[in-house]
Amino acid sequence: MGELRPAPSGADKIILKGIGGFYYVETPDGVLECRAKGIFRRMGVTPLAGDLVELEESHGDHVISEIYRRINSLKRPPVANVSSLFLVVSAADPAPNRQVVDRMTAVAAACGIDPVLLLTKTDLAPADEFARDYRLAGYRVIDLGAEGSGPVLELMQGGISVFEGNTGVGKSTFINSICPGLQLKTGEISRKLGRGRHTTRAVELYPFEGGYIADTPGFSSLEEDRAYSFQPKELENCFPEFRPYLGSCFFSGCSHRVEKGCAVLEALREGRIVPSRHRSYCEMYEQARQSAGNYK
Ligand SMILES: Nc1nc2c(ncn2[C@@H]2O[C@H](COP(=O)(O)OP(=O)(O)OP(=O)(O)O)[C@@H](O)[C@H]2O)c(=O)[nH]1
Ligand SMILES: [Mg+2]
Ligand SMILES: [Zn+2]
Repeated sequence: MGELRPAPSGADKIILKGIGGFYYVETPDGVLECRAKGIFRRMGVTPLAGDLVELEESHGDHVISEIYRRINSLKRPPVANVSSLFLVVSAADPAPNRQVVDRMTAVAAACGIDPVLLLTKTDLAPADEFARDYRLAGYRVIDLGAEGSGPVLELMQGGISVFEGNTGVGKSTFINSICPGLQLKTGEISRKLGRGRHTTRAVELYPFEGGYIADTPGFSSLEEDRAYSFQPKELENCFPEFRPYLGSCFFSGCSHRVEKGCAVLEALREGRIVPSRHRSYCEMYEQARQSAGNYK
């Protein structure tokens, strides 16, 4: 990927949404529909919602002529310059899938983002065990039912706040509750199929209290699997609860799965690491090893 220049402090044009090769850019003169210059494709850069850009006029049309360097970016949902990432998990309908959650938290870590877990639908089922386990792993977990939106609003504080999670967990419902003017579409999940209808169609940023909120379309676990390919060795850094033990294993190249003298496995035995988290790590490690063609 080509080098992008860092954004100057006065950068004031931001992509709110991209759809079918058109980008909707918020500028001091309003939102403009733009295409992107061909150079970005040749550089391997896809413009993303959240990108700070410059525009040029060409034959009366607006085109994106520059994309500034990103602070971070996610592939799925496709969004750049994320300042708060909220992973939305519902206590029921759909029930939490820990493997999916563990993948989302690990992908966030690999992208340099500390995610916050938001629990919805705790009126339908308790999620105390889930909340306890993820707090033990070091994440901030907010139970929206019990705590309300206050703690989320406090964390948002301007910048780009992204809401991510399976389809039907209640992302759009929550965003509507803090920003009723938006009237985002929400939908019942299909009980027959047990999966949602993807009520939200594209990532879109909405101006909110000096920053932006990104509603994102939910995903199925299969799609999420393709969002990011891990290197086996980077995974240990994507599980924050492993960090205190890294460097203390007997073998320097320890994979923390079966080795003797592994400090992570010892923490697991002593209950300081949640078994399902360690299982997810092992599964992701095995997957990463196979796709890297590295059968060590
Ligand atoms: N009981 C209960 N239902 C909720 C809650 N939050 C959302 N729902 C319902 O869950 C369904 C799905 O909500 P949405 O907000 O559309 O979910 P979404 O995450 O935006 O889904 P996609 O846009 O498909 O990714 C709707 O019928 C909501 O009314 C909650 O806290 N409790
Ligand atoms: Mg939605
Ligand atoms: Zn180890």
